[in-house]
Amino acid sequence: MNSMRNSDEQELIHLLSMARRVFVFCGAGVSAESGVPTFRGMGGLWEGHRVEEVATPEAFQRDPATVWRFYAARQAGLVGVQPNPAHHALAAMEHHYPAFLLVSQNVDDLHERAGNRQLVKLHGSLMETRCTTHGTVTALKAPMPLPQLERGELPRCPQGGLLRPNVVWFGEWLNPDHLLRIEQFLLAAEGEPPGSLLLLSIGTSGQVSGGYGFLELVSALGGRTVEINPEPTPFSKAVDLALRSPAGELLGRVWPQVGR
Ligand code: BV8
Repeated sequence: MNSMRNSDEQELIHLLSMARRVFVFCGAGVSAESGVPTFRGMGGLWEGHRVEEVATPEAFQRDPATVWRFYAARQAGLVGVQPNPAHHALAAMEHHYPAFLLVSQNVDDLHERAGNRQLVKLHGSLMETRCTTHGTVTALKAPMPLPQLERGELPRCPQGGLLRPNVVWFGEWLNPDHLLRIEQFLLAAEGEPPGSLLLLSIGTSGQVSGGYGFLELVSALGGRTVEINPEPTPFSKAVDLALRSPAGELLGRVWPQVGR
């Protein structure tokens, strides 16, 4: 096992050393070692509700207080949580590579706190609200207070507009500006030397929207593809290299051998 692990890690180091344009696609697994439960880790449930049923515009329309309690509980879960070695390695990569883009499905703020700026938050941010009347986005300094929500008092803007979490719900479209930025970043790889473009798929099960087709696009552009996930996923057979390791433990050990 050790020898197999080392040869895979040597291959990862080689790919990371050859790359010039690195595209990282993250899921909830990147925050797992920080103690933030993944949806699969929660068994896809919250207070007995299926997450896919709570994180939807219909649920918010029907019962905004329950949906707000779901988000307030997750906001509270972020208090005291710290970025882990995977977040720190991704922040270091941003400074190391001539071209780097981190696309995360995570709604926590751990990538920002680790220092990433070339960052697309595909599914929005847990610690932001958006006014359903005026569209104003506001950063939250603390979790939404649960007692207020328990009393059925809903958060509103100064003009009385109902506030929602600034996240993308199941059944909602992504921000087209995000997709445009991703496409421009990847298409810029055309004409660059082979081996420049590298996709790292880290901590995502690929269940949501089938992974948005990013892996297929990178492969079509001749890029190399790597998956870091302790479990197999629908991507595992398609990538060039699948590493069955927790992201923080692996990147914390491997990145310093590349990034010097
Ligand atoms: C859209 C914000 C169209 C809210 C979230 C195509 C195929 C299938 C379905 C669809 C499809 N197209 C559209 C759909 C419908 C729908 C959908 O996906 N439904 C699901 C139920 C199948 N999709 C949508 O509605 C999306 N909209 O696609 O619009 C479109 C397409 C293209 C271009 C424009 C428009 C919008 C979906 C957004 C949902 N909102 N978050 C909130 O968080 O409350 S998604 C939410 O779930 C999180 O963001 C999270 O990323 C995601 C998945 O949760 P998890 O399972 O926890 O995380 P993940 O899947 O990443 O799995 C965890 C992984 O980590 C596991 O593999 C585990 O092994 C691994 N792991 C664990 N520990 C570690 C680890 N890995 C590394 N290290 C570790 N230590």
